[in-house]
Amino acid sequence: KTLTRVATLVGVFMAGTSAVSAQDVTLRGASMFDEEHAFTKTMQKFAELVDENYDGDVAFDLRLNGELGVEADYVTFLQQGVAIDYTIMAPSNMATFAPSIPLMDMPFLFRDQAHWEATLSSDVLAPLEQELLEKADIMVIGYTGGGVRNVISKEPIENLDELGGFKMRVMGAPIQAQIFSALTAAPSAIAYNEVYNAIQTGVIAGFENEAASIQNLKFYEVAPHVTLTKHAITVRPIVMSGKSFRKLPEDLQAAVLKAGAEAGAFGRELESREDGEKLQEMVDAGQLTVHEFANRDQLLEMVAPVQDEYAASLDATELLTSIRAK
Ligand code: X1X
Repeated sequence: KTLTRVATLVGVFMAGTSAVSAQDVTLRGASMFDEEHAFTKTMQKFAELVDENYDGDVAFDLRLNGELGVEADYVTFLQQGVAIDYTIMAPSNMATFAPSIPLMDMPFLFRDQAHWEATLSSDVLAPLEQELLEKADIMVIGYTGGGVRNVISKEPIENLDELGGFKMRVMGAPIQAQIFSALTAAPSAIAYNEVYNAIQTGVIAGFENEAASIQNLKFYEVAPHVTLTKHAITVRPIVMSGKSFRKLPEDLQAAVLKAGAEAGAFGRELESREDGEKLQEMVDAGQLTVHEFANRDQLLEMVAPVQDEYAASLDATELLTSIRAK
């Protein structure tokens, strides 16, 4: 065990050189963010926990700051079993391979934090995980998340009238655009790493995101208004490529699964706790102005039929009912 070293290497790893090549196993992860973001901290925790639970040698090579691209790239890497072994990502960025997985993070799915936590600490999402595994060979090994997603825009938005026609970026899963269309906005799917420029150049007027990421990537510089639509509490699976997982010795597989579940619980507590704090930090720094959204309950009524139709199209009506009943 004295030989075991969990190395979190930030952009300095060179294949074939350094101590890492002497390790029995190296697992490479990717984060779009720096060390301050809850996703990065959760993946670092995951590495620590694997190390604690495994008697052999394992090294971790976690690439930060979008060095390996954005989530839409990661999902292809994981599916093909190349470039990365594990990451954290939005279900709505995995729709290309598994059309039902975005159901678990569609807007307005959760009533509140208790409902979200009850869902994530149960096995109700297992059928969606199964489809992801079968169709994309990607394993969910834990659940993190907990940030509240709000609308963030160049100009203030305070009510449904002002949301009407709002040119906004949404994640790639069609259900995301369908929900925001139902709210009369004008959504379009744009890659995450193009959002900042798209707002700056006026291609869009804003998007929707949670505090941790708004702060980490400084989106407030181009979109200084946040509207408390509170339309989603994020569900962010910690995922591993099935191809990577199957290459691991059995005792390391067991350590990975245990660490995934525990790192998920760590990440959920961390991101939920930090969400309000980070929003307040940006307000206090004069980076963001917060706006209430008038008659938010009306939004729930507008999207419920869209959620129902989506679930029906996936033959997942019963599943949606079970999630809502949690
Ligand atoms: O909107 C996105 O594509 C991203 O937003 C945040 O950065 C995270 O929730 C991330 O997982 C991704 O969904």
